[in-house]
Amino acid sequence: MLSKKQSLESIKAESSGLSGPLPTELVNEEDHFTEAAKQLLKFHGIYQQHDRDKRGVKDYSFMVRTKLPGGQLTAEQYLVHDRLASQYANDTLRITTRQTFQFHGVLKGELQATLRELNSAFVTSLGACGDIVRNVMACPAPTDDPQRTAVQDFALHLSDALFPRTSAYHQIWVDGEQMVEDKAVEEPLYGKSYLPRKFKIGVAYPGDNCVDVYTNDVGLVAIFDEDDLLTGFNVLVGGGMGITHQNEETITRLGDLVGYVEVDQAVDLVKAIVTIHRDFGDRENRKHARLKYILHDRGVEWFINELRQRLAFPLQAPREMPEFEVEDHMGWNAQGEDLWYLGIPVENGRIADWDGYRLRSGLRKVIERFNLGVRLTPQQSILLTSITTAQRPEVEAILRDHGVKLVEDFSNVRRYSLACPALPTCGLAITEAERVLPSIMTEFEATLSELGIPDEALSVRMTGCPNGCARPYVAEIGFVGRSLNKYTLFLGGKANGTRLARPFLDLVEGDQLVPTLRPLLAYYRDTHQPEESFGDFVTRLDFDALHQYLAAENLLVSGD
Ligand code: SRM
Ligand code: SF4
Repeated sequence: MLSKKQSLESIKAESSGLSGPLPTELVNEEDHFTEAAKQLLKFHGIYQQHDRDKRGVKDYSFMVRTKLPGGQLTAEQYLVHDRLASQYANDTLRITTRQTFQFHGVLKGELQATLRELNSAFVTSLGACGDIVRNVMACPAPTDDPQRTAVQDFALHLSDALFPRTSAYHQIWVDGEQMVEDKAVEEPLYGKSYLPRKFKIGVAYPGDNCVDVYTNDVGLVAIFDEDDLLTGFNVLVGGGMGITHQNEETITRLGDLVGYVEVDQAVDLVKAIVTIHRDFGDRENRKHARLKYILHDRGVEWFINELRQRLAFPLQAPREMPEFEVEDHMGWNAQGEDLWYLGIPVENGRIADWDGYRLRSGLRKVIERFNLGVRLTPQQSILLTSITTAQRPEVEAILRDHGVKLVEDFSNVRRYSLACPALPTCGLAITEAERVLPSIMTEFEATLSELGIPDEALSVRMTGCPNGCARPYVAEIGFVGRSLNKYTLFLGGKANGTRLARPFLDLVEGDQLVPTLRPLLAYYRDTHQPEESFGDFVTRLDFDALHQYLAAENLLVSGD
């Protein structure tokens, strides 16, 4: 733990642009870093972890997260990730819920080579973690429509504009220098101490909330005029998921719609919001340091006034926008004339080879053979882009030869499910998530079939702790790790990401999650209104009424 004197704020401030003890500790004999260095490593996209399956020993290794704005990669960049996964990591690649890749199991002595090789393919991990603007999300669907492409290009441009200026990353990992010079540490946006906490941005198309735009610190929703020209963005502020069990001061929150800005004002707008977080965020209490608490504590009106004072242009009234749906972009989709993209579901984002299901090898082969572009989705899945009509059958045949499951092989409930990595890598995990969700999905599929509703498209998300990395609080059904093999069951999020779920039952045993839901699903099947989703149904009926129904029928399986 850090002593008071060594608070994270002072480590950041004294780090000479995020360098601190890193250059010297990187080359010492230890297999891990000290606490101060460990904190700075996060800004470089690196987490010190240990294998939590191994009790009694700390078997150190590192998670490395690359920064991929909008989830976009070239074939070459994908293939470098794929190669490094075998060379230095645990033979898997993990697509994250923010459209990036993670490597797990990298040893300290191989960090530099990993980052250097990524850098040679123009991929960075700087700012993938830490108190800084994280990977900028954007709808990944490729298109030949220049207006739509303009939105994705804007997200990349925004990401560049918010990129940290420090040269420490390059000096430490790429040049391999042991002393980091002080001269280039001017950070006009972030300042010496960077932000009080992480800062997340998502850019959405109107009507398609695939980026879960309301859960971001800043969400931008593109607005088009009647000629389909991108004119600007509606601005959402103050979303965030992470809470702490039994700490009512911590909250989940959806962003508030605060206004509209023109396209050429949007970068300055986001910078101004970042500076409000920088200047007013809580630097004493990290559990209260996200932007959402500024809005919660001071109010939206206060925030808008403060923002207006920092803008050289007016914050206009929000424009009308269509109701959101969520498009996961799976299957074959037109990308333009004679071009297609193929969305392949990746269960919980884990790209690996298993017996008879060689996803990693199959992807490598088609990407290499046809030089395909790659996009990662916020649902932890992958899009292979720019496939010609003539190439389609061969692409599909190669994937099939490797046993790769395409979207038609997935039930809806599995297709829309998400889980965070949790055990054994995540140091904060209380329970399992990624490793158990596939078998929970099998149980779910059997239950839905028995109930005669096998195609029900439910959104189920599971996390190993309440930090909310798979955004369970906007799912219709959320399983949130609570204590050893026990979960809090959240219900009632809206499938389009515009309503929060609420806790329904606490301390449900892992093997009782589906049995607990079964009577509710049967009740839903029998009594829901036309077109009513499960999330809307449980919200309309109110939780007390549902608890009474389950108790009266003696169907309350678990929890308290
Ligand atoms: Fe997360 C911390 C994994 C998206 C909220 N998250 C972590 C760490 C780094 C654990 C740690 O601090 O020691 C996890 C690494 C586990 C591992 O072994 O790989 C981790 N978070 C992930 C990923 C990989 C989950 C996934 O299933 O893909 C996602 C990486 C995204 C990326 O590419 O940048 C990931 N994390 C999220 C999201 C969802 C989002 O951003 O859309 C959230 C909720 C939104 C939000 O930020 O409010 C999220 N992660 C957290 C929090 C709680 C933050 C808070 O404000 O309370 C933590 C803990 C912390 O920061 O102290 C955390
Ligand atoms: Fe770890 Fe918790 Fe995030 Fe899961 S939700 S990855 S357990 S921090």
